[in-house]
Amino acid sequence: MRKNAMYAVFAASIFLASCGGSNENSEAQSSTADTASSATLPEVSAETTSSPVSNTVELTADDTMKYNTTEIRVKAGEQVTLTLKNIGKMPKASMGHNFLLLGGGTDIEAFAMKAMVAKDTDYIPADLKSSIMANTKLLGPGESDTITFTVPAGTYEYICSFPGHYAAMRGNLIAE
Ligand SMILES: [Cu+2]
Repeated sequence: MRKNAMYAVFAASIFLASCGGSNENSEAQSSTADTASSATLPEVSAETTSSPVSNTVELTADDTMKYNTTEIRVKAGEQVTLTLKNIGKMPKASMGHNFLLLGGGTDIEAFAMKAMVAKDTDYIPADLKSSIMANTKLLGPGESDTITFTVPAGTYEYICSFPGHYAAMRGNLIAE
């Protein structure tokens, strides 16, 4: 009887020890999994929210009145080659697009109001040309224009100056 009881205690302690052991194992496994998933997350969000720094920029505009990106990152002080392509199908007269890079401190609303009535110069207001650091032509469907410019470090706004577009078609060009 006494021997049997001792054996039972011994067996129970082995059981507990092996239980503890397997718990530790599964905890170790799940913490490895956590580390792996948190390590991949920033990589994914970096791809979707932050654009790479490149001085060759391909920008598109379409019939939904949008550019394909609202953030462009370039190296400051080095020539940027930017191509805007209008990938829409609507006529230029009703859905033309351009790209105007405006100097820091430009009042975008005031600029757009003046641009809206500058139809004769493709919506580029002649008396505000000093605010424009670079610009493409006004493009109809399927057309594209490539421009080059160099900017000092800073954050600049770009817009499409076609009437009514600047509210949706605008973004930041960050030179660093
Ligand atoms: Cu536009």
